Amino acid sequence: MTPRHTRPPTDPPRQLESAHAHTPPVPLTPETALLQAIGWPVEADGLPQPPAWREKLAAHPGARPARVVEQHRSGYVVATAPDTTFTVESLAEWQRPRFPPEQRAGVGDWVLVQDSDNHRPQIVALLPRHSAIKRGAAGEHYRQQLIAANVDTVFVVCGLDADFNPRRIERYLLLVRGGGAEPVVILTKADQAALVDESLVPSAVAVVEDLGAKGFAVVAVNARDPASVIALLPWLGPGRTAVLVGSSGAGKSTLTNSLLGFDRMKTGAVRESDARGRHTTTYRALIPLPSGACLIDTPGMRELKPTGEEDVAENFADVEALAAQCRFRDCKHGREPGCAVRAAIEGGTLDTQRFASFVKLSGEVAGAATKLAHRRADNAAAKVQGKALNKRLDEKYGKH
Ligand SMILES: Nc1nc2c(ncn2[C@@H]2O[C@H](COP(=O)(O)OP(=O)(O)OP(=O)(O)O)[C@@H](O)[C@H]2O)c(=O)[nH]1
Ligand SMILES: [Mg+2]
Ligand SMILES: [Zn+2]
Repeated sequence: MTPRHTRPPTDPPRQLESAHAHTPPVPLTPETALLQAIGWPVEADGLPQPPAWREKLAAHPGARPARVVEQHRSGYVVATAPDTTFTVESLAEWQRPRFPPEQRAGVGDWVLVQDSDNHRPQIVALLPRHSAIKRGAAGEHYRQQLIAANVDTVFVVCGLDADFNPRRIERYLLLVRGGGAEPVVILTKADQAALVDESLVPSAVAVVEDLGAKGFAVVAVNARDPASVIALLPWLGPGRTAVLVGSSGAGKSTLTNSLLGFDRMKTGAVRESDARGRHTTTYRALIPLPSGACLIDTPGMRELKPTGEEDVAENFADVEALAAQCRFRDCKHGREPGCAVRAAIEGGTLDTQRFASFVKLSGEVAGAATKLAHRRADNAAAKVQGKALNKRLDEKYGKH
């Protein structure tokens, strides 16, 4: 008896083919070179590197890649080259009120855009992110908000004026650290520090030393002076993307303009009494710089709520190491005997305010994590219910 083949033996051995073998290579055209100028990661074969991106491109052969450069309430502005920007319609699915906001495109995202004869071009797909900087959205319900996507560096900006606040820097670092980008602390108004308050200088020096010891890069600049801001160029090489975050008045837009070489972003004077800004920047914008990098300027944040995904232990390794030495494993560092944390505070090796900040942030992250777990459980339950319903409909009416 001759053996029966399910497939003729001449068929190619499919399992040996890679999933992308049939994706036609995109030649390195002038268009892809322009895309590269706004951060598009192209390999030697002309395709972007991430396999998931190649698959999405293959799935939407008529669409072209673009980067989200501005996000307004009314919609998106995308770019296909440093000087080529246009408005687009968002994906219909994203307009559903219950769609998670952090899964919609944000500034820095790469999307695929489909042109149309009688409408505005439309976003048809979001390419997976390599980093996402997020925070908890203001308001009662648990929601996440995307600050920027596909960034390599997060510049945490804080002024060396009356607004200087080491605790706020700590909070920013906790939030941005897990997002997949390198945080760098920029202290602006270095030219003003001594004028405002003499005591600020030693306090700032202590913060710089402390952050340095924890492995963070810290740069002090005069954001108005182009000769001073060149200190940031190591993070702004060709193809790199950085985002500026910090409170209003910290100097984010001033930095952007100095790095750009002209005043593109509006800047606003701070209030004299407390150096607070007036929320001059109102939308996020990605700006290609002469250095070949892209810089994202953002509005100053009023509130910085954790998403629940932050790693408090990683950010407070000093406190955690002390806590491990407490006599009781569940020590609350209150009145328990043999508490190493309290001993360190009393001995002056742990700052009281840093410990207070650890307690507060641990509580906030744990609270947000609980809400996030509930949201995930609700979503999973909704999915199961949806599947069960589909199964019942299939049984009753046949596959639909
Ligand atoms: N002397 C001095 N002034 C600065 C420096 N950085 C910013 N400023 C001033 O601080 C004020 C606020 O700067 P902006 O760049 O508008 O601040 P921002 O962070 O963009 O603020 P928002 O857009 O409101 O979030 C402006 O008057 C700037 O000129 C600095 O390094 N030195
Ligand atoms: Mg601004
Ligand atoms: Zn203790």
